[in-house]
Amino acid sequence: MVHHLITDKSQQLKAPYLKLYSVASPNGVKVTILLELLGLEYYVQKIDLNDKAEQKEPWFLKMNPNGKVPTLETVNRFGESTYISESAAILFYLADTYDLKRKFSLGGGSPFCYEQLEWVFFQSSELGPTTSQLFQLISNSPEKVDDIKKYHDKFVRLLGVLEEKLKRTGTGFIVDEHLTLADIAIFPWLGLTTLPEKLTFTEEIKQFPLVEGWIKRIQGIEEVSRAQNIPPR
Ligand SMILES: N[C@@H](CCC(=O)N[C@@H](CS)C(=O)NCC(=O)O)C(=O)O
Repeated sequence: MVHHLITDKSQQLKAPYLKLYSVASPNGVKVTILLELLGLEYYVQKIDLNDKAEQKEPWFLKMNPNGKVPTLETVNRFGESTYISESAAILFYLADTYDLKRKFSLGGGSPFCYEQLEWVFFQSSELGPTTSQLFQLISNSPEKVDDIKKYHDKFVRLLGVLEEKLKRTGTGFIVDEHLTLADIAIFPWLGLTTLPEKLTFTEEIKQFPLVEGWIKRIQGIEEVSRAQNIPPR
């Protein structure tokens, strides 16, 4: 709920605290959606991925050897830090630590716990990489029409898979009867209103009415719309 944007990187913060190193990309927004829904207080440091490539600097690689955002730093009351990266892993960490009433996630006690895991993996290993390739090609190599078609076809197929899953669940959510980590992980790849027009695929999504309705439902959540601009673009 309360996030503090770090502008002075040498600022001393009072432990304990949470600090997110991120940008407002789909992988980053997955995490800010959950932080906002949980109403947690946290710091955010925007990472310059382009000009400075801060994610590849030694201080960043110490936190995440893979050199990618988002990374979450948890500082305990003794000032000791632990780091976690991979947006999906951060979601599970936050849910297991702070969503104890399981309002936005499913725990081991739920019969749908592994279904939630399945659909978070669907995002991490299928929808995310496919959509990310498609975004990169359209933005940076518009002349590669064959590659764009290949990834576009894959993307549309995955929309069909999601449509079928929403039909089978029948509740308006991907798993179970309420928002879970599956919805939070998948939504930013399809429903960010901050993306440039050419990356929104509105016409494709219209072919899948359950997906379209699900996107609109999640876009209507106040915390979700706030999360899309943390840190500001
Ligand atoms: N599998 C990772 C992917 C993270 C990722 O690709 N992050 C992008 C921004 S969305 C990044 O840091 N790109 C800069 C780079 O690869 O150097 C996750 O889910 O967190």
